[in-house]
Amino acid sequence: MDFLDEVVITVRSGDGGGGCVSFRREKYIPKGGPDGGDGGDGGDVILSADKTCHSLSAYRSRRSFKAGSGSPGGGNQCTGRNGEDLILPVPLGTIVENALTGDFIVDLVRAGERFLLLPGGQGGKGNRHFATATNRTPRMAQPGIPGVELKIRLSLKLLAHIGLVGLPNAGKSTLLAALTMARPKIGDYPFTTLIPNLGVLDLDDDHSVILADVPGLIEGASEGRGLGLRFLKHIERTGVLFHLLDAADGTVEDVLEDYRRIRNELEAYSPVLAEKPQVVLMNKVDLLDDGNGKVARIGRTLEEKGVPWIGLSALKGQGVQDLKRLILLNWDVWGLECLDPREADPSCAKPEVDG
Ligand SMILES: Nc1nc2c(ncn2[C@@H]2O[C@H](COP(=O)(O)OP(=O)(O)OP(=O)(O)O)[C@@H](O)[C@H]2O)c(=O)[nH]1
Ligand SMILES: [Mg+2]
Repeated sequence: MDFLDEVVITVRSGDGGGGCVSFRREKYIPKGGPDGGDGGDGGDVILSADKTCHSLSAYRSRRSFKAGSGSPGGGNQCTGRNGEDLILPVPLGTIVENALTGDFIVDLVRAGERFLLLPGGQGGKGNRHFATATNRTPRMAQPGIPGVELKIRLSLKLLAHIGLVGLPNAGKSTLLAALTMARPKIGDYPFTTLIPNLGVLDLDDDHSVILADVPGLIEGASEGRGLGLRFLKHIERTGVLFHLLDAADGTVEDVLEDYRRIRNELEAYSPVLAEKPQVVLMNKVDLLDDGNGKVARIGRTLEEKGVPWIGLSALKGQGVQDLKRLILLNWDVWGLECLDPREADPSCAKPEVDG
């Protein structure tokens, strides 16, 4: 599966080329002065936030990278060539740490953002720099400065405005497909989604949001059951969580129990997620012959807890307009402005493949 969100790699900047010891040799000038050129600088290690890159899977097989070394200086004042920079593309939302100390280095969140991680070693000076009044024929030049090596941990925390959570089969991927161009796998069985999927929802000319669909949670996820909580970090940066419930699954009490189970898991995982604004999306209302007002009864209990909700059918598109209105209405409350989807555009994200 082509999704990797954590990797440790070793990077090294290029060595500086050595300075050159050389003397001018020309006809009729038997004792020419020093003309040794400087060594070229070693290449830098640069991290580049690349919006066409959607996971760290490029680093799955190769774990060690080195920038080019500077060439040595030459005679006749020739400066050595600079080593080639090593530019490592990473997806937006990549956090970089020193893998040995755990120290934070940088969080790359803007498309095109570049970060100079390790400068290349400087080239050494050629002997022409060392001529003095008393020593006109210096036989020394500076060696180049070696590059620096660093082990770094890259961890991806996807950038999205809205996180979709819920039990497996609640309809999260169906909703993502209904709202956006994303084409996640949808299936009538639990754990259809095995990796996070992103999609962009255009609300109007000025407002777009990125939605993140993560694998379903089950009771005990916080102790590692199911796919566990491995993917929840990808909704930590969202402004709001949409909690999908399968309204057609059992009685009023059953649906409320589903709600509590997911809330418990989120709380066990992290206060950051538990305290995010949330909206319950009561999905699959098309399956209800709602003579007894099941949706309204569930809704009342949620309202008593202060939880806003909407009834909808991701499959039939029912309630989708209400949902869009709700997002626009809460745009500022949920802080959705802070992430510009044009910068973090996942619209060309590859759909999840079978298997
Ligand atoms: N009738 C009806 N079926 C729905 C609706 N939404 C989703 N489904 C069906 O429910 C099943 C599960 O949908 P998914 O979108 O794969 O559910 P999910 O929450 O992404 O599931 P996981 O990826 O396993 O966590 C599929 O068979 C969908 O067709 C709906 O509004 N109405
Ligand atoms: Mg899914």
